[in-house]
Amino acid sequence: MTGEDTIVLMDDMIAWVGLFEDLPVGYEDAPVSDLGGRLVTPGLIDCHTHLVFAGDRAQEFEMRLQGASYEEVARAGGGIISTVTATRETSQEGLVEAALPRLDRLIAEGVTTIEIKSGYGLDHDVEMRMLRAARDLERLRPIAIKTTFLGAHAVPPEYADRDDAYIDDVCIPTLQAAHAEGVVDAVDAFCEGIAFQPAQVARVFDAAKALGLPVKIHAEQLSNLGGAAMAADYGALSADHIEYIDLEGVTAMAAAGSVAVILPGAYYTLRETRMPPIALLRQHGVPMAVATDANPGSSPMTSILLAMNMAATLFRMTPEETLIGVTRHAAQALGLHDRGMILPGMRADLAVWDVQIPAELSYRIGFNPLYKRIYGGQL
Ligand code: DI6
Ligand code: FE
Repeated sequence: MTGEDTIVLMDDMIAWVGLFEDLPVGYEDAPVSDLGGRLVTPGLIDCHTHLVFAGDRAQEFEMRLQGASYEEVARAGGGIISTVTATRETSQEGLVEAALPRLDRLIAEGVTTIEIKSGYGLDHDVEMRMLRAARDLERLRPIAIKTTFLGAHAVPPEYADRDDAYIDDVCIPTLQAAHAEGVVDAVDAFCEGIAFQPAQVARVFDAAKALGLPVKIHAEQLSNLGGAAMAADYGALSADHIEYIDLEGVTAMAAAGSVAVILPGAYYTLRETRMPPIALLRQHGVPMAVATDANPGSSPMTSILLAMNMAATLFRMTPEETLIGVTRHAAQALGLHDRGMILPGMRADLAVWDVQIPAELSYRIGFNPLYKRIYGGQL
């Protein structure tokens, strides 16, 4: 064991990293676990999911196979609103029960931190219910959960053509209530023709700022409304999707230090043809994360390894970029500084893989090489 890479864990932290022969005095009696030269990465972080919801959208999938677009389905009252209807009819326990199998798939792939958004309630009670259900999951499984308020996801039917009133009378007061209850870590909004305009999102972000909550945005997914640049003005943690972002958006993100969250599952599911401008993001030094966007409509995917594979195959991200995208940059997209890297002082969240090189994590399709998962120092 002389020249072997060694990680020393103390309780729930990484205490030391180096070669076994350089192990500092004091650690020699610690129990040793030989990982047989396997690749160890930080525990994976899925920094963009809509994991809590009821029902499914298999029928909408069939409609889209017959030629309907995502926007057409949404404008016909399907899409996000059909999940809102199902979610409103489901109890907090029911939402937890529905989310657990999806969460377990991600845990089985070495995910140790996950972000979960609200946004299928679109009223006070059900938005709160979704956030509480997401927090419940953390008590039921060994995983860290960060909750994001996405009240500005769609206009609910009872506010049809009154989207400004929805923002002011429902969305912002519900955000304030969720913050008062301590069930929200960040604030997101869907800035799009079928959702909200930048000026409406800005009102939500002003409310977030007043509460001291960080913001992020679903932007430039189907068109370019300048949402990413607008969010950058608020120091956004991230702008997500961004297939249609332009140079101005990219430079604004670079200046603000916003992470670009790349979501190939939605691109694939919607048969999008416009790719996020990976080379431009790289050129401007915008950190790129990769996430599942797990949701019942545009990305019914609960595999972070598949998201990595798609980011590489569809967008030509390098295997190193996809791995950093689900670890270091994913942590940054959540504003977390205590995870995502294997360094002393970081949380002892690790994934041990039956592979030799990082490229093997992105290259396979539908194969899970996880050997061991360590969460907070516990196997
Ligand atoms: N963009 C997405 O990819 C998800 N939300 C959003 O604003 C999709 C949500 C859904 O179709 O249910
Ligand atoms: Fe999303």
